[in-house]
This record gives sequence, structure tokens and C-alpha cells, in this order.
Amino acid sequence: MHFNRLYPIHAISLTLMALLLVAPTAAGVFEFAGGTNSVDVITHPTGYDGTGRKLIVTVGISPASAHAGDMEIPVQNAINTWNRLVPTIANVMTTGSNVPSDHFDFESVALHELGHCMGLAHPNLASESGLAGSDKNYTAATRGDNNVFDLDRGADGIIGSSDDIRGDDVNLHWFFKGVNNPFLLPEVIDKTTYSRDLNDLPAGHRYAVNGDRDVSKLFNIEKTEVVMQQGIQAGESQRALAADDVATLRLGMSGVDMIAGTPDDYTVELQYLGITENAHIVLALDDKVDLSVCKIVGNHINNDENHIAIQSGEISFNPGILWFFNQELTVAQSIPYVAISVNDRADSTLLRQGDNLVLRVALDPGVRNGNLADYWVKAMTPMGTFWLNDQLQFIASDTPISVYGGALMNIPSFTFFDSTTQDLPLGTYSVTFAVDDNRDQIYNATFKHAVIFTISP
Ligand SMILES: [Ca+2]
Ligand SMILES: [Ca+2]
Ligand SMILES: [Ca+2]
Ligand SMILES: [Ca+2]
Repeated sequence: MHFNRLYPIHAISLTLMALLLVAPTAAGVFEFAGGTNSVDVITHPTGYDGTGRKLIVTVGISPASAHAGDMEIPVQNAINTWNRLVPTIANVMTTGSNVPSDHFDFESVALHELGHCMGLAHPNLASESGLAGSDKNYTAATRGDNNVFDLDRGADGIIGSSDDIRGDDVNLHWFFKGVNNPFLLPEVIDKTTYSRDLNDLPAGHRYAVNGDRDVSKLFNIEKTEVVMQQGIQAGESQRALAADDVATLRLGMSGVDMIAGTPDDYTVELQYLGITENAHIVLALDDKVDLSVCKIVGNHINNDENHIAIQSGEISFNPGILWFFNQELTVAQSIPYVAISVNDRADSTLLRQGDNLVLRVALDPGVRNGNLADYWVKAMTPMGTFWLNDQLQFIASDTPISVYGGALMNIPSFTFFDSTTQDLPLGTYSVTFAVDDNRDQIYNATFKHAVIFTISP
């Protein structure tokens, strides 16, 4: 079977207004960073003027667009995904996705383009670098003094990981200081925890890691890719955010002082207005682009060279592509509600060897109360994949082992692991709690939630 790999691209339009920005050719984690602008540029959503507030960014679908009606549900789903701002893993879905193998998933691409329209750029070098093939997956950077991209994938053979040798290329990717794992989040996200400066990398790391799907495997995480990473294949979906998508938007939300918890912080909510041109961001299927593009216009905030606010966004999709329009409206919270926590955090945490580790699950079956289901707890670890069995022991197995089969029931909180990490190997672990909508001993993971933690010396 033949799969095309097409790349959503973005471009930045020029305007004649004196304060507005010209188009850079390089892009990083934030739009407008690099090129003719400062590499430290943080780009903020429409409406931010340097004072703390809740930004409402409106989204509409062009009435002139082909498939305008078909776009309504996937656009609302993508808006809802950004508004929830929940980090996930295993967000690259091929099997288990409802996208036909020869179609491109409109919802996934709309999610990516809405990220551009809020100021997020590609974390990888992407097609705007002019590079070919997998070289586009190196971490976003400028060419540096020698004016060429220095590309060496390092000893692990994986492009975009911590051992890449990048010469004088100036890193544009904001990373978790001292951690450099784009699938993990600290509680506070601002300049005290995130940096572009390679001196803030952990000892032994050479470059900022970007959240590429091949890189996720190095962290014992199921196929996961940052939504803002460029590139989607036919037949797959990426409808949920990864940690670095959340981190980058929240870094911007720490405001112009880049300190969380001060008066210049903002929150942002995308608001769907329906089929109308009268919105900050308007989507259309027209014939202007290869796959898709978000054209944005930005303006410096109070003449600050490092802070730019987007004025408006225009998202174009190529009508010649075979698009799949998902017609399942996702609700604000998944039903049933499935949750796992690590030391009472819902996303991720950092542990020292010897710290205590507590893993808990919760389940609210909602309207599915009593339906038969398989229950699973899967741990991907530095020693391989483990499954919690019905004796609540982790068993190493490449074949799924269920922890329980029976009716969906209300579980307010259940602790299945509470122990020291003294004897656990160093590295990154991900643990997924999943329930199915059937009881057949086959791992479907219809509803799931995962947490990630690291153990360091
Ligand atoms: Ca590498
Ligand atoms: Ca260079
Ligand atoms: Ca602030
Ligand atoms: Ca099953």
C-alpha cells in the first residue's frame, strides 16, 4: 500500500503597516522566532496586549468554502482539544482510528493549524528549512554563523534526540530545563523551568529534544508525537495534544515577564462561531496550498522585540486532498471518565531513586455503568513492557494481560502501587490505565489515560 507523507506548512503574510512583522523563513517553537526577528521571540494569541486577561479567540468557517458543513464537527473537536489543554501519550493512531487509509484526517490537521494561529511553530526544522526527507525532523534551529544546518544524528541514530550534534545551529526549541524530555511537564511552566539555552540541558545532553514519534520510543512511550510537529500520514489521526504542545502554549501564558503567577498572565479560549467570516481565525478549503497553511499577521506588543501578538489567522486547506471529516463530536470530558495519577499528579513527575511512588486509578462509567469491559494497566519501562495482572502484580509480557474483566463500575480512587523506587531502574516510565467497551480479553483501550515519570539518581 502506498502512503503519501504530506506536510502541513505555514506561512506568514506581509502587510504594509509599519509595526507589523515581515516573514521569517525559519520558524521554531514560536512563530516569528529567528529569521529577521530575535530568536527569543514569544508569539501570543490574538488580543494579548501585555496585561493579564482571558483571551477569547473566535473561530469561523468560511461560508464560501467547499465542505463547510462537513468541517463543523472536526473544527469544534479541535477547538475543544486546545481548550482542554490536556497532555496525552499514544496520540498517533492508525489502527483504532476511523480514518480510511487513503484519506487525510481533517480534524488532526485543523488541530495543528489552530496551534499555528495561536503562535506555535514547528518544533522540528520542517519543510520551511528547505531540507529533504527525515532531515526535516531535526530540532528547530537557525543555521548559525556558518549559514548551513549542521546535521548529525549522534550515536543513537535517532534524529531529534538529545545526542544530536548540531554545530553552531542556534536552538529555537524551548525545553524543560535539566530534563529535556518533551513528553514531561513540570507544575510551573515559565522561564524558571523552560529555556532555549543549551547550557540548561542536563549533563551529557547535546541538543534540545523535539517530540517526534521516533524520539518518543527512546522514552518508553507508545507512539506519541507533538501535534505541532510537521507531518501527518494518510490513514492516521493525531487528535490529542502531547506534553510539549501544552508546555509551549502555557509558556506564552506566563506573559511578557515570562513568570507564571504575575498580573500579566493570561488564559486563552477558542470560541467557535459557526459558518462565518467574522472571526479572528477563519478556515476554508481553497486552492492556495499543498496540504494546509495558517497565514498569520503579528504585531509587537508595546514595541517589545521579544513579544508578538497575532492579529488574525487564515487557515487554508487544499480541496484536492482526500479529506476525512470526523463526524463524532467529542464531549468536554470523556465518558466514561478514566484517570490515573502518579504521586497525585495527572500528567507526569520526576522522582529520585528511593522516592516513594504511588499510582492510583479512578473510573466513573457514567451512562455505561454496568457494561462489560476489559480493564488494563500497561507499564512501559526501561526493562520492557509490563501488565498488571489480577493479583495486582506487574508481569513482563509482550502480550496484553488484563487486570480485570467485568462490569464498568464506579471507582473513586484505587491505589495499586505504593512503594519505594529504590530497586527500580533509572529512566522513563509510562503507565496507562485503559478500559474497553467490550469484554473479550483483547486489548482495545477504548478509554484510557496515561502518566509518565522518570527516576534519576
Ligand atoms: Ca540522536
Ligand atoms: Ca550551522
Ligand atoms: Ca507573568
Ligand atoms: Ca477488549
